[in-house]
Amino acid sequence: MPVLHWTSRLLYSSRFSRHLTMNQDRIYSKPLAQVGQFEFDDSVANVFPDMIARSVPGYSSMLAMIEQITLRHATPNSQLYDLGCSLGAATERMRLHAPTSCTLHAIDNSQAMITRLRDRLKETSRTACKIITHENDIRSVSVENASVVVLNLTLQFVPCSERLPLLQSIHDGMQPGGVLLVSEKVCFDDVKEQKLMTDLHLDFKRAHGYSELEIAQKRTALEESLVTETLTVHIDRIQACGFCQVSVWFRCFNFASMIAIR
Ligand code: GEK
Repeated sequence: MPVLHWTSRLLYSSRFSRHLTMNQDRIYSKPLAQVGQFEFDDSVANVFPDMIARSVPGYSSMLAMIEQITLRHATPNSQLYDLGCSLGAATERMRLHAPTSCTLHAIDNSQAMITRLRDRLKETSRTACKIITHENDIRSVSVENASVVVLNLTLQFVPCSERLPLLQSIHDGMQPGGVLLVSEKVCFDDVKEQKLMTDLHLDFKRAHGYSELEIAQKRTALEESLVTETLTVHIDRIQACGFCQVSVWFRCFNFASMIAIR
């Protein structure tokens, strides 16, 4: 790939994201007799780009900054990890902005997501760094010689008691100076702040066309699988693993993204 100024490379990669099809998310639009637990199955994978864009305020900013962070921090011959990659929106951004000598691991335990990602990768350019896709649980992956690790909205699906060991093993497999990016839905200790941020997030979803029924049924489905924690809990745990610097670089309502330097 020719050497481009980073702003040109950002534009270049946005053309790739058009390969993600945008079927509309109507999964919870009809009343369900019983709302089952949320799963990253075929029905979700089919509508995922639309679902996440209409549900997570600032998702596109998270992707854009993953691109920028990769460009600055990915070192030659190192490994990059997109943990809980879904359809590979962040993978794609990282791939084009890492040195071509890097290896990028895109990992997700949803077969529906990984199958679609593999199909899509067959169609995209091979001039950027190598990608290895893994249908696997991120808790059983061994991170090694990593310069950039991304947990974009994934840690929230890992049981709380397993978050520290996961982050510790990521830390231990990173190069000094390597960067970990963690984006999460978060909660608040203060009851009024919790209510205000939740209300603003619900307004965001309404403004993006979700009905009250869709919002209520999805919330029920996610109740047990997506467990939020406060930013303080996240930051303290990241520091406890040995990361020397943690910064919140993005916040919008009840979503936040942190970068940590090993
Ligand atoms: C993006 N990062 O577009 N092991 C592997 N994968 C997991 C695990 C696990 N233990 N738990 C959940 N997942 C993406 C968005 S979505 C966020 C990430 C959301 C996977 C799960 O299968 C799903 O694909 C992803 O994590 C979460 O930048 O849906 O809110």
